[in-house]
Formats: sequence, C-alpha cells, structure tokens
Amino acid sequence: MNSYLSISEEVRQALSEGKPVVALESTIISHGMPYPQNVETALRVEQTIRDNGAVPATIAIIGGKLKAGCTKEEIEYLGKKGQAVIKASRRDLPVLIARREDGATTVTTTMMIAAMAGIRVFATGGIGGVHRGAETTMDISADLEELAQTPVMVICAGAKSILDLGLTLEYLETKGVPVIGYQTEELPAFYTRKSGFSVDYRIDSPKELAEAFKAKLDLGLKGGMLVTNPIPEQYSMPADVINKAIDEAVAEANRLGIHGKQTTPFLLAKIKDLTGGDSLDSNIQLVLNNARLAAKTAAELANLLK
Ligand code: PSU
Ligand code: MN
Repeated sequence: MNSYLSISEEVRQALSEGKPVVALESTIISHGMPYPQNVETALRVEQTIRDNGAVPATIAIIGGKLKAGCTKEEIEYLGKKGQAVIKASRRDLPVLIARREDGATTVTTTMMIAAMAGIRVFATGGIGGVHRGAETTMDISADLEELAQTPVMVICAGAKSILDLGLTLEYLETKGVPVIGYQTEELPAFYTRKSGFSVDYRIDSPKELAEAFKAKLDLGLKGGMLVTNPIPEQYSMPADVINKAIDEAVAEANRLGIHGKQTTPFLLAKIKDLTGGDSLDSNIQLVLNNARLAAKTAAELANLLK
C-alpha cells in the first residue's frame, strides 16, 4: 500500500480478519457542527457502530497522513481546530500531503481513503451534489464524480435542498450510480423524509443492500452506490421551516457572491443560525441512524464476502 496511508491497528486487524468496518468522514466534525457537539457526536457515532457489530474508521488527514481510523485524541483535535482544518476534496490532496498539513475529509476524500484501505461501507449525513443555479455557476460537488468511480457504498440521509435535487439525480444517472431508498421510494431531503423525487430502487433490509453491492463488485463495475436513509420521523423537521431557511441561505450566498469550496459550509452554517438548535439535533440523530444501518450492512457484506 502507499506510504501516505496510515491504518489504525484496530481497523487493520478487523480488515485482515474480514470483519465489518464502517468509514466515517471528518468534514462533518470540523466544519459540520460546532465544538463540543461535533466531538461528542463523532464519538457517539463510533460507539453506535460498535454497538451494531462493526468497527468504526473515522477518516481524516493529519500531518499529511491519510488516516483510516482516528484515535479519540485525534477526533478531539480535529473538533477543536474546527474550521481552521482545511476542507479537503480530491484536488486538495497533493498539496496538503506534500506540506504535511491536516485536512478534513469530505465524502469524496473519505471514499478515496476508505477504498485505499479496503473499507467498503461509509456512513455520513449528507452528500454534495449539483447546486441550484449550476447551469450558470457550474458548481457541482466532486462527491458525484467520486461516486462514479470509487467502489464504496455511501449511506446518507439524502441531500439538502441547498442543492438542485432533480439535477443531482440526473447527474448520478448519467454516471451510472444506483440511488437506493432504504425502506422508501422517495429520495429523502436530509432534514425531511420527503423531497418529491423518486429513488431508482427501494431496498428494505441490510442484507439486500449488501447483496446489491456485492453484485456490483462481482460485475467489476466501477463506482459506488448511494443509499439514502430517511431521518427518523420523530426527528424530522417541518418542511416549511427548513425550506424557508434554505431559501434565505441560498439568497444570502448569492448576494455575497460566495463561491467555490466556501459555498456548502456557508449554506450549512447559515441554515443552522436560522433554525437554531433544532436543525443540529436533527442532524445528530440522522447521522446516528445512518451509522446503525451502515454497521448492519457492513456485517452482511462481510458475511457475503467471506
Ligand atoms: N452536505 C451536508 N453536510 C455536509 C456536507 C455536505 O448536508 O457536511 C459536506 C460533506 O463533507 C460533503 C461536502 O462531502 O460538504 C461537499 O462539499 P462541496 O459541495 O464543496 O463538494
Ligand atoms: Mn462546489
């Protein structure tokens, strides 16, 4: 393997024994939530994965090393450093690594490092996609290209309607990425269970998710699979409240001319300000929900690949 990759002892052992491992991203820690909730959540998510029979591998770049499996101290470090950690997508890796810097991994770089380490299942909150207005800005997240080329199953709660969800689905279709609804026919929209858009397939059990992903691997098809898992009913937010906040955030970003890698973090922070603690609580709960499903699915996949 490459000399930049550093797999923790626990993760290395689990992988060598064919045990289930679930990757977790670090942008959600340093950019997605405030301290100390970010660290508390990251550790709770890891515990939830253990409770459901898998080994967690929080992924990040620390001192130029691609880490698959962070210690509690490393998670604490990333959480405290917060926004000062560089948000690292695919294009950021060469310079960050050469300079031995820290980086918070997005869905893109978490998938890349998971794949390098041999991890097949990854749980997160929301993915990046085609932004509203992309027909003129061309703002399309690198996450979609990564889903098109890297063989990792990404379990998320859908995508926020800061994105153009219809165009995001069109893009994934073009790139050959299956979009699965877990126990739903409708694409969930992160804070809400419904978006008005259909997924490609509904799958109702972790075993069937694992079977579909194994078939993809067996066929030698490149790219990942996107599993969208709706936020539990009791934590979902009223659609009008969240959509109003999203519209306001998008309008302000346009007014201020926010662009490039700042766009997504700006919108997420703005929505959090506008909705107070409610959206943070929902965010935490949906990540825990995805961690449970990911651990169960990783366990089924480990069985199938034995
Ligand atoms: N969307 C969310 N929450 C997030 C992100 C996106 O609802 O935390 C983060 C993820 O790390 C994702 C990244 O991979 O933002 C996408 O950023 P961009 O749109 O700049 O590609
Ligand atoms: Mn972008």
